[in-house]
Amino acid sequence: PTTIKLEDYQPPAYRIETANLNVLLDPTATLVIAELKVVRQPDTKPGAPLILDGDNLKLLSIAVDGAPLQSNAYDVTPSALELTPPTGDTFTLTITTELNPDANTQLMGLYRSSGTYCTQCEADGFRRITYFPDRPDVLSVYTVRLEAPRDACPVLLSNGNLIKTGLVPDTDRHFAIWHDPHPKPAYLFALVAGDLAKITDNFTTASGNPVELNIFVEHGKEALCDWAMDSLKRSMRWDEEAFGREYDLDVFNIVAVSDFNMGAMENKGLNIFNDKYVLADPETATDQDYANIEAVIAHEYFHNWTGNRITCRDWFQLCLKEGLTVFRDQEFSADMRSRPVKRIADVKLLKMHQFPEDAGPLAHPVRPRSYQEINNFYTATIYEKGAEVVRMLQTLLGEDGFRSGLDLYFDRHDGEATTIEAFLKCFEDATGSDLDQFALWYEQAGTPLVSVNTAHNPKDNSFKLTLSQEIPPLPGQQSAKAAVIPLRFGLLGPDGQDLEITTGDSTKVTGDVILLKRPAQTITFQNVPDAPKVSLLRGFSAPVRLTQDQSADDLAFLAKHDSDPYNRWQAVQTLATQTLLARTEAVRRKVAFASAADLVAVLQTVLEDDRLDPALKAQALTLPSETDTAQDIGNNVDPDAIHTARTRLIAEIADELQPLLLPLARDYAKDSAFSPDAASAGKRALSNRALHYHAHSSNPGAVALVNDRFENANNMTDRIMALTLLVHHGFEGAMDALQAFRSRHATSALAMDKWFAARATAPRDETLQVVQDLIADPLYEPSNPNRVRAVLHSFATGNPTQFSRADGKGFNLIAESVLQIDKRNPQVASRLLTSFRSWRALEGRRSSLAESALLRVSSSEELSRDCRDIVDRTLQ
Ligand code: HT7
Ligand code: ZN
Repeated sequence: PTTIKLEDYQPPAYRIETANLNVLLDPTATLVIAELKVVRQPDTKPGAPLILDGDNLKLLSIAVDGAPLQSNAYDVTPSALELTPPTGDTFTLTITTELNPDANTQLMGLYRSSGTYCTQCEADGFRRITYFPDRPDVLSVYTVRLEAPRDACPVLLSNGNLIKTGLVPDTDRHFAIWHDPHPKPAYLFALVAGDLAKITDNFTTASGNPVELNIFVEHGKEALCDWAMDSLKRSMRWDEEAFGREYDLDVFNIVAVSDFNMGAMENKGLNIFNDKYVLADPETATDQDYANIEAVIAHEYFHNWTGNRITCRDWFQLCLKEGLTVFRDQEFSADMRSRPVKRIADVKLLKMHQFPEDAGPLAHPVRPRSYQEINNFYTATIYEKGAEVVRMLQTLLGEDGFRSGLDLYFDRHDGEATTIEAFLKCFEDATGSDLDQFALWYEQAGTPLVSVNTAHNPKDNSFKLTLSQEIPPLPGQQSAKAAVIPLRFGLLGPDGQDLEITTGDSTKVTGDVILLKRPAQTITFQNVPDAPKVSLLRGFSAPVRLTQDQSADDLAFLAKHDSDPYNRWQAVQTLATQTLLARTEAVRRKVAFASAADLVAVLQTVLEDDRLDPALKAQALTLPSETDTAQDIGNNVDPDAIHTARTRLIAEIADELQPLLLPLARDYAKDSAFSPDAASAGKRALSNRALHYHAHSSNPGAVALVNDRFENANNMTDRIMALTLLVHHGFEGAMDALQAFRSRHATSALAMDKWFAARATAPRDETLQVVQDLIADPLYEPSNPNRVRAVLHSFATGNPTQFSRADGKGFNLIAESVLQIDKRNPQVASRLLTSFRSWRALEGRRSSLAESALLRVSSSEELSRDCRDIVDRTLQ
């Protein structure tokens, strides 16, 4: 396989100024007539070869300036079309290709989802539609004519503004012509055609321009689009208010489809969404679904400026648009909801997905230097760590400095395809700062480990804080340089109040932020009469791991008094982690558990604190997951021991705190009308957390209470939580509940995905067989990525004891499934394959069984480039 390297970047030899596409839609023989105005670039010699990308295309004809080319005048390979062009500065190339949308199971390029034609072109799908320089630094103005039968496809959409519609004389066909005035890379091209319903609204920009807003869905699903539309309008207003960014076309269209490889796609003026991130009502969507829809709608909309108006020069710069846009959507959700709760949720996600990626064989820098398959680089590192890097920039420069840098970026690079260097230069120029060392965050893989030592001297009332940083060795990165790490912090006095910070060294401390720039650094604080409690990494101000000696008393103190809500939550988590690690070790050594009294006492304080938001309480009461605990153990991991330790700890807490938890679980206002707002969702989260504890308790009434919650739920959040508890605990009533849920939601694919996932994640021996039965279920659809993920991805990533079974059967099931899915959809297969990424951390027997399963995948001769890349890197 070819490796593409950042250092080999060359500007394009030819650009395409305008692309006029005429697309004659047909399920198995769509014709695409592309008329491209080609412009030779100043550094290109006249007549230099023109190479266009192509993938799985049937070329019907090619003409230059209207003159057909004979087949000996060009070369066609499976991946390119090469010709010797005229020597003039510009010429017109007309290429006709034929496509088979129904045969497109990869869901890249033009395909059909439930009969609707749609496209996915990022990263390299446009080359499956026509021959083209399919690279993000070639920006063209598109005019697209779509033609299809009127009955089958009353709706014809493409990017930009609609300029003409009409009937095709003497046929049953009609056409629509769309023009997008904004030059764009091919990956932002889109078309949709089908028989769809729509809901319409409108928005007036701050400058007074009216915008028509449409969401297109399958007929009958219109009522499920209100939340998405509301989220869109709030996103548009927020981007104006928070970043001064206005929308720039007459219409903004969103289309929801059920077969989609990822979450959604930001095509200019025509976003295409996995319907999971559009459709919602209380009957079928959980509170998490509502929050996700709001965030994904915002994310795709925000790409209009960060991604579309300013795009990436090459795919190595992917984080330029993705990290920045995730940062923007996180800020939006924080403003719409509770900021601390959102921050905790984002950090939990980062630690759950990005930290293990960054610690294993698939680790890569936020800006990778090489790749074999770009579709494998839409990772938690590019997205989530990329967002953390932008957040650090804001912490370092302050809100005003950050905003002035971003304003300069929008001014300077509007309409361009650019780089991380150019982005950082804007912040340097706007604020006069030097970001050379900061740029290392883009260059180095791995999570820095920050160690902390303290020394208090009562004689001179000084307090020394010594910090050091290192990135443990990784494949391909034996050593790393010291990064600049902004550590927001506070020192708490005996009364729990933050002390006034006095230190002589302003290069190391600015306000409440310590700048750790060297491998090790000591800061001396004055006027500290008593040894303070240190609250470090407030708000999770840098994506690092912290090792700090903290006693249970210190953590309890911080959990109660820290003025930073994130660190209050973190203190509870750290205490829970310490307890879980000790107990996992006890299970393995078959010795008695130490007491969990400290943790129980802290959780009791949390539950009794009336000032705390219910959503925050729910977060604090959620123990670190089994996967989190495995990461903290680091090597020789035994998932069964973790599971036993964690389950017993939850049971112990449930019994100890029953007087507080039971009323929360039982007296929850189930009769009140449902509202998806954050405050109501927070109350549900707390009650469901309490129910979760109660299900683990020794209270004989637990089974009845969970069944009662299932039967009386008036929303999906409560119903699926109760169902999951029934199934995971094997409670009496579980089978009836599964049947009842299935009958009730048989026609909602999104609701049924939850049913499949609840079954696939049951930490029970029989789940392996259950998963095999689910794959054979008439409702299982191997061509639908959401359903495949609901079953197989949920099993591989959400069921550690069963995926990593000691008999290796969990690994074998996933390896076998990867090989099957790969034949149809390599992107879905390779993502599933990444669930093996932490295999080396498992104890010996399990890790060698995982390795055998990986070797089986590797030995397949028909592996896609996607899976070959992942399996090779995972085994390295
Ligand atoms: N920018 C979009 C990425 C995406 C994608 C990438 C590869 C294959 C299929 C895909 N669908 C969408 C989504 C986003 O980050 O907004
Ligand atoms: Zn994105």
